[in-house]
Amino acid sequence: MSQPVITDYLFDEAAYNTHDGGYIPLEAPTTSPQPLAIPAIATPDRVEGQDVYYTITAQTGEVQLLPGAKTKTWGYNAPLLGQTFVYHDGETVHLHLVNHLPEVTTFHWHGLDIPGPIEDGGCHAPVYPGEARDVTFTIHQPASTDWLHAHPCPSTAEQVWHGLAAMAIVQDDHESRLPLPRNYGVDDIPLILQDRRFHEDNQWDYRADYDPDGVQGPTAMINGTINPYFDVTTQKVRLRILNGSNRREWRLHFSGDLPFTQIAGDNSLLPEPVTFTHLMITCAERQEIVVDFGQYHPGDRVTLYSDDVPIVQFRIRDFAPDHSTIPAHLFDVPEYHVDPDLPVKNVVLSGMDEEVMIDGKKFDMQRIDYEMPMGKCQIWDITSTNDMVGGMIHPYHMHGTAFQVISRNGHAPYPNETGLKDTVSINPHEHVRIKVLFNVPGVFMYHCHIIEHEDGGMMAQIKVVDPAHPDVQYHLMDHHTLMQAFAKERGVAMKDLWLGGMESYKKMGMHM
Ligand SMILES: [Cu+2]
Repeated sequence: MSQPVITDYLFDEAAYNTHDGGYIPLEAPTTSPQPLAIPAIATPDRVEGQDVYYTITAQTGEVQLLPGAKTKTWGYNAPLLGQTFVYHDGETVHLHLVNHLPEVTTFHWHGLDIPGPIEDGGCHAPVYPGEARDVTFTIHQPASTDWLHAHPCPSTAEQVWHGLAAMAIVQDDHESRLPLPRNYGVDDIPLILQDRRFHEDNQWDYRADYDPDGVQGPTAMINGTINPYFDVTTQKVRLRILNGSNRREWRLHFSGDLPFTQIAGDNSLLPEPVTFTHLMITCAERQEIVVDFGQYHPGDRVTLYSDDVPIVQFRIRDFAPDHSTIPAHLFDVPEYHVDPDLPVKNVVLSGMDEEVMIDGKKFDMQRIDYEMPMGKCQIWDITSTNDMVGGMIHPYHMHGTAFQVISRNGHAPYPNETGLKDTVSINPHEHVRIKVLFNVPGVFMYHCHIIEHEDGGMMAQIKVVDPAHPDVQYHLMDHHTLMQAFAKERGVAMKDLWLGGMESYKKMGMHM
């Protein structure tokens, strides 16, 4: 049974970021090709049965990204981005989180279904410079590609721009039995898509590049490599694509319109693989694809593009023929039964630039916007009041849960949204319905993942209540305390402190 090949990007073309006033197109690289950096897999400090212990240090560094001066960067156990963390379903992870940066940060696990707000690592779990925090959580979720990034409000965007973003891979027994490429660094490759602007002496200058609708740069940076190539030594290569950009949408296709097969979305395999020639990935989403290079010969080159700009070159080497086929069925999506006592919950994304809000409000770290019982499923209806003219696509993300997309404006979701997701992009004037079910308790954020939008207040928070422990109280931080820490660490008075997100509150006359 041959599957149809999808040849368009699915989203509303009129709302692509290319239509933004502030859109910065990618430029083809002019520096010499470099081998694609493959982040090392983090090794645990120790393993005791199902308990694994890691130390993760947020640190500063310097990397030779371009000829000339090294670029000052930040990363996790690495100068830029980070090591890749591989967790297994059922394992209990003990983390010693260390901050060697000059300013406060947090360690957020995007895509892990773990309690909040401390384990989740959002803005309520600060780690101050020179200090550390220990967290423990158990992995109970299907195999997926997730990530670790900083989340100190309202400076998440600037810290991710500095480099605080790393991949996390969850493995489970089901996925490991499937005939899929799984040899990390050989045929199972992370692909973290980001863009930067290089200023004088090859440095990044977040403030100079600031745009309240999301910071972009003209230079593609893939796994922290400028103009990368990858040597293909197996017929099939699995790419774990993560959009780690602050704002950029990537519209991906290969030279010759080579078809490829998507096998997984954010939080799980897809129930059935989907074949594409063109695939768009919006901020914070993950897409795992398998590319079959069987028609090429040693010496051939295959290029991955975003729009018309080459971003990775695949150099074909010798490889053995691979006759394996991707199974027609990959994953049984768990059945979520909507609780009849829970009405549809509406979420309205509104505004552009500094005016962005959720449900007519900007984010307040001390305010609980919604409460929901753990273990019960509710339909959420997410909409955007942006219109097609000058509006944009907002990638809507929820911490602490994996949801199921059930409809777009009453129609079936896109064919690659049929697995579990934590980020779904909303076209202008669209209603996207999702089934939300939390398996862990706590306070969690939900927000637009254009990171400048979340810093600018397009974010809210939910308290998920465990019926067995309904009276748990959570200590919630506040913007003012974090901003005071930033001011002290930067050696400036509060009145002189600049953090991107502050501008959005100020311009709207709102207190933080
Ligand atoms: Cu947004």
